[in-house]
Amino acid sequence: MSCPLHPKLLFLCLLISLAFFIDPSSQHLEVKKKLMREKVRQMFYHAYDNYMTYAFPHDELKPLTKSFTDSLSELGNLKLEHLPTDYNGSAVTLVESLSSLAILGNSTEFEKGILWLSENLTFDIDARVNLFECNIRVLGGLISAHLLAIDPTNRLIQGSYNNQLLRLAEDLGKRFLPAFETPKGLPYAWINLKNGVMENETTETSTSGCGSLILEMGALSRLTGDPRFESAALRALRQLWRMRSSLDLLGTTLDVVTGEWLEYSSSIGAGVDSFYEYLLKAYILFGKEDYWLMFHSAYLASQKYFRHGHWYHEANMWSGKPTYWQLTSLQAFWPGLQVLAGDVAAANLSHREFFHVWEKFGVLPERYLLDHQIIHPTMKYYPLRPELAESTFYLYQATKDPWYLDVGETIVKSLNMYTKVPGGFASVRDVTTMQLEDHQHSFFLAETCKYLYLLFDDSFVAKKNYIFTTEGHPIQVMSSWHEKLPESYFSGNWTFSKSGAWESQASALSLQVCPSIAPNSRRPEQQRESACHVPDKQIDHRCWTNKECGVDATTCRQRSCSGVGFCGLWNPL
Ligand code: DMJ
Repeated sequence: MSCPLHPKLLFLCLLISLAFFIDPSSQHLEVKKKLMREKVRQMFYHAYDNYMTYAFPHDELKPLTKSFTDSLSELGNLKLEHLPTDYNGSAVTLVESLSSLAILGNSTEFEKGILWLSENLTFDIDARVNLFECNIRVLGGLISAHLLAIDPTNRLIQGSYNNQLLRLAEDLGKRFLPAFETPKGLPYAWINLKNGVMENETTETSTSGCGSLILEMGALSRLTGDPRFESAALRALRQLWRMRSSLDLLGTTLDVVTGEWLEYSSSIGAGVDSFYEYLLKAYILFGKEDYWLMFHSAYLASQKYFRHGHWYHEANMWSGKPTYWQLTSLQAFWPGLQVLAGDVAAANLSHREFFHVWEKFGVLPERYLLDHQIIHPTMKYYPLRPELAESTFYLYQATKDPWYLDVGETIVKSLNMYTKVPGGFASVRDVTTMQLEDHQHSFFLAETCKYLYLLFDDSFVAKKNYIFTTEGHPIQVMSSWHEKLPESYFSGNWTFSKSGAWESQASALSLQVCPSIAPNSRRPEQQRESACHVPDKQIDHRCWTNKECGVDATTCRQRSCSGVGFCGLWNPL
């Protein structure tokens, strides 16, 4: 802290500095953060070094047998025998690790990785890969590392860097383009990197597979000047949005040729998750109002039809009626997204629920049946997923509430206790027995370790504005990529607040949704209202009878008590 020279100010400043230095709680916090970031650093290198020793240049590490798997092709369901005999993998974990190495300040390894990739990585391989996975892991990893490499303030490159990663990204992006050649521009889920779309290729894809390509492909267009990548991804996204129901809900799977929905049940979890994420992040990165308008409607609909107390269930896209009452571990990214949208109070409430489940089992099971409070019988695994750590990082950034550091510490302890093995970190096959599985997914290095590290050391994000792709790869927000901020950006245009006081306590988005998200219990008269809003009787929205339920603020419809005792819009329209 630097102090001014004016005597009075100098005195005040010294007092503050002193208070900081002797305040045991802030001192304790700093010590804890330092200790924890070192622990996370060690975790990262344990995973990374083992990958480099036993698996590189193949795609991912098998930590129990200290061997490898070629996940890029495995993601295409191809077994190794279907690949060219000289195929040695595409070093996916290395590509995925570059941005984490940069954040950890390891310029030597970062530069070494770039050199190896520029000399050895080729996409001219006869392998069928999943477009979405290849986009978020490989294209996103390359673009993010390229941007970090050309930013001189990072001082990551000692020698010369000649845009090798960007050239690789461009080559990969071009190989993606044939996937978009469908009647409405909805991309195939699978593409053969050498030969394009294969004969008799499946026409089924997911909403996230189709609608979350815009960050990477948009960035690629901005960097190369070739507009084809961004327009292909944007056309697909717009088409998907046109296919929404009148409730502003989308299904989970669809047919890219007929443009029809195949699975009507929808959620914020698997198969849809990053669709929501990319609408908001694309708005932040490119400043296009369209993205915001889509996100705004989609977010309100998610709160209206999926939210159940602090949980989110699934609902039919046409009727809005609940379908499956389950928590999926992928949903744990949602509080992080809510923080970005400014809906911090709602984020905090749902984050706590995910954390309770983590505490109950030691890690997050893939699926948890909310109505029976049991784990899904066949989805008991935890593949080292990052989502809870990710949301914890966002919430700590937004609130600076040290409780989130404790959450991070719990996550770190669990990972070390249950998943660390001599050969790396292994996925959990069954969270009830903690039996392990021989797989260290590349997202453990790209996301899980990264978000945990950033939770305890935010110096990277403190310097500049970044958005993190769904795979945790940072892309700097630059004004040159931005359109002019639209008027609706300013909250006053879309809040129905009776009192200005609320604006400082809740986001404009949370003002529009029912149930009320953060009631001001101290000053109930200042609670924001829509004309018809009648709050539920219980603050946690639990109920025994319909009489305990209020009126929804957005639709002005009467809420009712569900079979499992929560108020919601359960009655048909
Ligand atoms: C990651 O590959 C990405 O975050 C993706 O969007 C879904 N989740 C996995 C890790 O759990």
